[in-house]
Amino acid sequence: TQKDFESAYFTMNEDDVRQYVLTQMTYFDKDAELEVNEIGDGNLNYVFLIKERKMNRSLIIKQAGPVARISDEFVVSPDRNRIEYDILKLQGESAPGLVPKVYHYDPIMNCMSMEDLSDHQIMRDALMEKKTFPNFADHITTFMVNTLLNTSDVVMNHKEKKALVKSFVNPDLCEISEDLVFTEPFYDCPRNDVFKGSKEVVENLIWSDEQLKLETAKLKFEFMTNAQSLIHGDLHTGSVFVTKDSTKIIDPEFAFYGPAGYDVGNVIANLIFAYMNGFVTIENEQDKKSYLAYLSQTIIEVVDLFKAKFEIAWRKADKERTAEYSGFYNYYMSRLLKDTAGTAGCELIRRTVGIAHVKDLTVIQNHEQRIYAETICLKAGKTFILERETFSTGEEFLNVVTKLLDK
Ligand code: SR1
Ligand code: MG
Repeated sequence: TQKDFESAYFTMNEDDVRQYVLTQMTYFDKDAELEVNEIGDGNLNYVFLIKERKMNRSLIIKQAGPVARISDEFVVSPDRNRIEYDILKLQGESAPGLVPKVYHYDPIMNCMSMEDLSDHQIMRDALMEKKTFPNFADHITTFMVNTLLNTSDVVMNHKEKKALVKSFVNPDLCEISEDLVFTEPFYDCPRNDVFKGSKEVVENLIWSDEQLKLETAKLKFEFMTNAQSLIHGDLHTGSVFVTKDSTKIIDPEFAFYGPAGYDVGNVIANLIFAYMNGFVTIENEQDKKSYLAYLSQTIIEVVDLFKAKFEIAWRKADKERTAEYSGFYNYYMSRLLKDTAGTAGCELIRRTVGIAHVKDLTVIQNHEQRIYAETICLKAGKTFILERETFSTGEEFLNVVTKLLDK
């Protein structure tokens, strides 16, 4: 039966997507034979890979459902698809080659089409296979510097910036982060999902620490009120596609105007998850040493290259007059790094305690090793939050983890 894609929104299955692509788009010939597979493995959306063998062409359709894929407890506006499409276009201009190409957005079906990146691999999976990506730090720091500085009041016309703030108001997805990142992991919330063996550590280290709770409240209010940059909002290693030479940042549906350090902190924390996975799962000492050396260097470079590139871009930019005042750059960067450390801390704790876990930890089969890896993440998370004023170099970020490890 012919579906009506033009009057009312419904969530599509693979057959609907085939019909949709053939009738609503001109990407393939009208009589093309299409193979459609739903390949999404994220927490929110449906992702369809469409392949046409004769001409060897392919396409991705991403559709937002009315509730999150992970649980219908999360009612999330499908308008996030518009946000994702618009920001991918903006990021494509600011950071060419570092995001997928987008082709069209459909406000009725709440879906968009984009470039198929099947030749890439999700970075979290690749890291769990102990693959290394020497260009990643360079690419991700270019992406972050360009997207974060270019959308800030430092360089943008303030009225144009405010128009962007308005267009990227993203209440449902912000609410998810406010709850899942800053609130629920820090008390015994029924929605948390604590590994049985780690429960006691969580109670002692996290839930009973009143100072830690106070600091997370400050970070939550920073997240909700500091409209500094148009941030990606969910920049973990599952939001990055990689090959040896290429990096593509995907899934910016959590984007909104928030603290720039939120993106940098998420990258750091997720590299630390990969580090802890490698630390407990690699048996051969030489392999372990070289893989952890790669990750250590990447963590250091993400911070240090970010700072270096940000400063160069800042100096070159045509800026808001007051941003030129002596001392303002140092103030701005130290606040950004403080948010980076605070966010890294919250991400390390929330992915261990909260509802949305990371595979880096959950795949660890040996219970003692998993408890060990989770405990390091919790302790490092606490240090990042409580001592967030003190970080200024990549080495200092890395040291938080390495100091905690059994030698
Ligand atoms: C209900 S969504 C859970 C998590 O998945 C996304 O990737 C975000 O990280 C969110 O916190
Ligand atoms: Mg995602």
